[in-house]
Amino acid sequence: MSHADASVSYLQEGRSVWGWLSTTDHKKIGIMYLYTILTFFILAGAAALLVRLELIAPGPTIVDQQVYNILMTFHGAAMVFLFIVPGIPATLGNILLPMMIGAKDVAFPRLNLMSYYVYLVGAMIALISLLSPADTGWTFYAPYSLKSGSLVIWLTLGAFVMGFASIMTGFNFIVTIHRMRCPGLTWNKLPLFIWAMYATSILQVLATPVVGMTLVMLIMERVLDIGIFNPAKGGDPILFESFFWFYSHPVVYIMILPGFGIIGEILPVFSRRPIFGYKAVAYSSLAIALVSFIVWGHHMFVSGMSDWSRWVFSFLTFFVAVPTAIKIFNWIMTLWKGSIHFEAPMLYALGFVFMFSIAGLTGIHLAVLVTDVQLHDTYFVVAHFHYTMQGGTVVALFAGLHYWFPMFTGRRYNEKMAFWGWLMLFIGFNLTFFPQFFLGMEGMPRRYFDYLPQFQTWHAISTVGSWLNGGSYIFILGHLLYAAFRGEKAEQNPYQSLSLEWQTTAPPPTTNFAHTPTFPESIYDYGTMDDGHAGGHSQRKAG
Ligand code: HEM
Ligand SMILES: [Cu+2]
Repeated sequence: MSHADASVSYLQEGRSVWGWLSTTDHKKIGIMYLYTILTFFILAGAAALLVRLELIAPGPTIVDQQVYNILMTFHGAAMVFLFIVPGIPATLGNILLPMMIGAKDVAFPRLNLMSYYVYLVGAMIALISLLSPADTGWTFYAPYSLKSGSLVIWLTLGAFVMGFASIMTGFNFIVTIHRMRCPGLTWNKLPLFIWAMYATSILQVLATPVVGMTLVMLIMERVLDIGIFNPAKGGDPILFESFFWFYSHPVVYIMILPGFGIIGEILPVFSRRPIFGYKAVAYSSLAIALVSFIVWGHHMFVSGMSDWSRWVFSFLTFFVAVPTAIKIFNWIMTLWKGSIHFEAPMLYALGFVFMFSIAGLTGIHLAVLVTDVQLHDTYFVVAHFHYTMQGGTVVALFAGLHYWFPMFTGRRYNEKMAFWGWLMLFIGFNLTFFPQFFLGMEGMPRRYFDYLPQFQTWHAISTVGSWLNGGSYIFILGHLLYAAFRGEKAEQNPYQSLSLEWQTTAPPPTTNFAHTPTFPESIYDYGTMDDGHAGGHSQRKAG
């Protein structure tokens, strides 16, 4: 492919502040999103570290009960609505999706920019609630959320507005995938990351309106006191829970499916093996998305629902395990007999497979009725969802940030520094959250400010781990930020990936490719390649 007329990279074009703020280039919008969500990630993480510090010993330690509730609510709500829901789709999804399918941009570039500003406005509205911070937890359960004296409405209004940003992104991606694939790219050749983004987008478009309506009803209830959820007026708080989880279960897949997509791209490249069971891995994303709509009741096993409905929800929940297990087994088969290169993206990917396996296995304990009744609202749940969201999604995001870093910055990070950051994260994370499984099994409830002395050992270990964990994020992000501006120049395709997004210059021109590319015959065909990895040119160039 010739790059003659595309020698100016997207980073060189429109470099002024206004150039960035008014850009319709999907790559720049992705990068703006990236800086924004990482800022919220650090703020929400800081709140978590304070919560953990408070829990280092029984009795009040650094804050009182009310501040504790506020910190925990801010942490949970910001992590979910500000950080991880936009998370991978708005950042790596925006940057990579058009490039991976050989398109110039997304289908609606201006809608893409608008989604960023809608998100930002929503985030600011949510932050207004900090003037009298909400203390309800991120789930806003009625009836307490109807009574709490805090500005919980602003937080829910912010979440409502941010929902539109999520819908816009999903809608944009669906149309882009349908209409803008380059010549030669049939559905059964779609990169796995695109399959994952496609399934995610369906969830974003179909599930988000439900939480939007739920939050509007909550707001109406508080402002007009109409009595949908208020039992004193004949309303039903359990109805709130059903509405809330009808969105919030699918939303966990909005969080994790993009992570699966990233892992599916990285494992074949770094084990020099074709992906095992491409179709199964691809379609399992859709299967997970569809099943996720009918399992929300597993969050409500102890809320007083009928035995019959508990059986049904428990039974249905197991169906999510099938496509998920298909993915994990196929990833492991991909590694089998591979020649594995332990560079940073692969280390993160392997960390993901390990930690997500723990998340999946412990999820089964929560899907089974008898064990859930014991474990419900204990630290077992806290450990389980942090293994999913942090050990899973956050680690996948970091895997992707390292992997595609040379492509979108044109520079290299330092491999040694990346290794130390990964190691710190891996040890810190497991030290923080593994002990919480024991806490939960011993009966320590979640969201509690205080606890009995017998729980202290595990809590103290967890707190020490959390500070190592938090430190690792500062280290990793600091290193990547430094490398983005000061790192050595990258060669075009340092990992010799066969995927389309690597076949253009690094960093790419604004139009992504100099000419409309043709999609390669197969992008996961590594088994047939020789094993030369670092340095040199890729065996195959598109063109
Ligand atoms: C340094 C990393 C993190 C640490 C140390 C941490 C720690 C904590 C702690 C101590 C709690 C309170 C548990 C309780 O008392 O029930 C909590 C709750 C929570 N965390 Fe994290 N967390 C971290 C990262 C994350 C990430 C990346 C997410 C991603 C979505 C997340 C989502 C949540 C949610 C949703 C809650 C529940 C809040 C609620 O119940 O209202 N956390 N976390
Ligand atoms: Cu669920």
